[in-house]
Amino acid sequence: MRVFRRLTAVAVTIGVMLAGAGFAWAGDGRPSEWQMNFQQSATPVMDEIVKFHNYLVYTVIAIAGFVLLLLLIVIFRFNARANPTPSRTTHNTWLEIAWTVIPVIILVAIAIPSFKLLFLQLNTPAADMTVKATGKQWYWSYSYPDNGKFEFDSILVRDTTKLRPDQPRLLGVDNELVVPVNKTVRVLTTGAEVIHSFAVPSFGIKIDAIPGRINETWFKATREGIFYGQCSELCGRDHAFMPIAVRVVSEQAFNTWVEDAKKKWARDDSVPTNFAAADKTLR
Ligand SMILES: [Cu+2]
Repeated sequence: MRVFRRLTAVAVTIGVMLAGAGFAWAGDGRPSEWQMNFQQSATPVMDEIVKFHNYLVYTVIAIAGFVLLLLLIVIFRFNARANPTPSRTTHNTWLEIAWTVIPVIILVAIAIPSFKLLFLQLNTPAADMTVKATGKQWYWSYSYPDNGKFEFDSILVRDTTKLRPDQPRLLGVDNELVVPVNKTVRVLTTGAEVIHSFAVPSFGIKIDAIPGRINETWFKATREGIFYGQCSELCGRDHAFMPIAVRVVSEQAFNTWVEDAKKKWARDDSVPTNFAAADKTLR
């Protein structure tokens, strides 16, 4: 009993310490101190990921609990003192069928929702707009092929004195990726020189950005706010310093932003880039 009392005291102490340290169950759009769970979901895909994760946790707890129960029965009921003359039974057909079939059923019960989730992630629905994210060493460049000819770089704010009050250190960037709320956004990713990975935990997306290839994913942010992610492929020296910041705004605010962006980051595309022609003139 003394052991139990001590364990309870330890648990209470840890609880109090966590509460004092600003314990948060889940951060909103960014990591938080002592975070114990996913960041809060902001898209239907992430909602499903969270549900599937919880379902798996309950399944795992049930299995672990059952195995623990069996172990305890063996320890207490079948030790040498409690059971001096052990049974010599070696086979039991029904038991063997059960311990083959039940795990199969459990695996199927996990596989079906797992495949449903994969299809939800990989089948991009009809998109309202497209953004292209190019991973570079070591920052991201964004362009909006549906909204005009502009492209801009999104670079980490290294000087912590220049951070806005709402910007976390090592995640705040100078120019955020701005998207409208409740719109299906198709994300195209590519890499400029090495493989990067575009990942935003609250959106449930993580997709490699590979040189010479275009990868595709999608999200539909259901609330406004700023959601942070990081490059998730080891890409070189400053891999840890190329965060992704997505600002989700109302459609009206987005349209205003696009008008400004077109002026600010205008790109002259009147002459199409023709590498073959350029190559010839060089020779
Ligand atoms: Cu990278």
